[in-house]
Amino acid sequence: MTTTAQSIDQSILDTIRAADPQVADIIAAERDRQEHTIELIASENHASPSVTVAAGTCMTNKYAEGYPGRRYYGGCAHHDSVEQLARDRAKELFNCKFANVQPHSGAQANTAAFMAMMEPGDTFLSLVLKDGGHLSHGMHLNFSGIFYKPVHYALHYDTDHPHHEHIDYDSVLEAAKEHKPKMILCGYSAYPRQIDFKRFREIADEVGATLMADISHIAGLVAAGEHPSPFPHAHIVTTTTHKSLRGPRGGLIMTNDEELNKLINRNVFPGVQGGPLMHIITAKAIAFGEALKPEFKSYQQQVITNAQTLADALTSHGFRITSGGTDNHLMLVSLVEKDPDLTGKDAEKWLEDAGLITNKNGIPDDPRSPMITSGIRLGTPATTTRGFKQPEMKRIADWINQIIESKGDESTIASVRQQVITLCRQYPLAH
Ligand code: DSN
Repeated sequence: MTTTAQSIDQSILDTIRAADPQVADIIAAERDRQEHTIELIASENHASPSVTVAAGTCMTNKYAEGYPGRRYYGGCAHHDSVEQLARDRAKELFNCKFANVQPHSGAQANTAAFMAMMEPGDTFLSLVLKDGGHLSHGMHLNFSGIFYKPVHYALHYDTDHPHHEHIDYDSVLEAAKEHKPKMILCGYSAYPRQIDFKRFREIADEVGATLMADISHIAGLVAAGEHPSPFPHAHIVTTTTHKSLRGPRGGLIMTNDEELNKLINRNVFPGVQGGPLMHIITAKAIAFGEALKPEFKSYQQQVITNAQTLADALTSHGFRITSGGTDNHLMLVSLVEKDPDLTGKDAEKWLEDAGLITNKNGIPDDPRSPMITSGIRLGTPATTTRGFKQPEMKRIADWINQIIESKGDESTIASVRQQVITLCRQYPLAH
């Protein structure tokens, strides 16, 4: 931690402590947790000090319903400026014509996008949740499964090559021809391979569907040119801003189509939201500015190198990485080959006790429930932000292996915990 960042963070905590010591203690404990554990959850990151501080500024105090130049409240001049800046930077970053930076989250971005693209009751085609899709891509208890009619494609599982679960574009086309969806959805929460957006668009065109890409996980890689862009193929692109993109927690919708942009704007506000979170939009503007800098590209290249190094090292320890490896920032680790009785739930707990933060995750064709699972999901955006490179990834793989092979032995966990703390102190967070 730099002295300046440390003093900013300390001064914020001091301000809170003077007013509310109870909450200050909770924040301090969370800061300590983040500082002394290794964050391997693929959808998390450590936003920069300027992003996190901006989210706590006076920009939170304003109602700014509407859009720049067309607000329902007075006093919005500076909010117009910052929202326009965030829009312009998002457009430059993703090389598209229109951006709506108001969605409070990825799920709300998807809600507004669905409303812009379909009528209630319409059919859409997406990856089945258990193979790496997302709740808002048609889960039966989610708005997307309640108000629309989801049909799914699954990952192709080749029994001759069981390590190579992947999207089979021919079977996506087959499903599209069978169900004639209004919209096809690609972009996933737990898929480690590149997505062929061009092929998806060809399939959509062949059946007269529109194409939506939810790039929440890979947005940072796309912005840096380290994953193919969904533009110009997708009609509508949604993303969160806090995963590999490393901004504040929030959502974003983009398109190149002027008419669709009008529908998106109307469906974000007043369709699903009221007043935008202007402090978060301010932080988004800063994060997009950071992502436009050349160092963001080298950061994303290192994210991928780190993920591939971690996947290779775990493979050499006898773990199976689903689909045989990774092209992006994440991997799914099957535990079955190491120990058929071991669940993702137990592995997540043992690793957390050692300071390695992961999440249990179903693997393709997993017979266990989502609360138990047979795998864990790992990602490298946060560790790369911290400054870890290949040697640290190999150490993390060694620690994971030791803990799993010891079947959660307490002294092994305690020993790894100490080593994790030592490593974390060598790479302090810039918060
Ligand atoms: N919950 C997110 C993830 O962890 O992938 C997706 O929204």
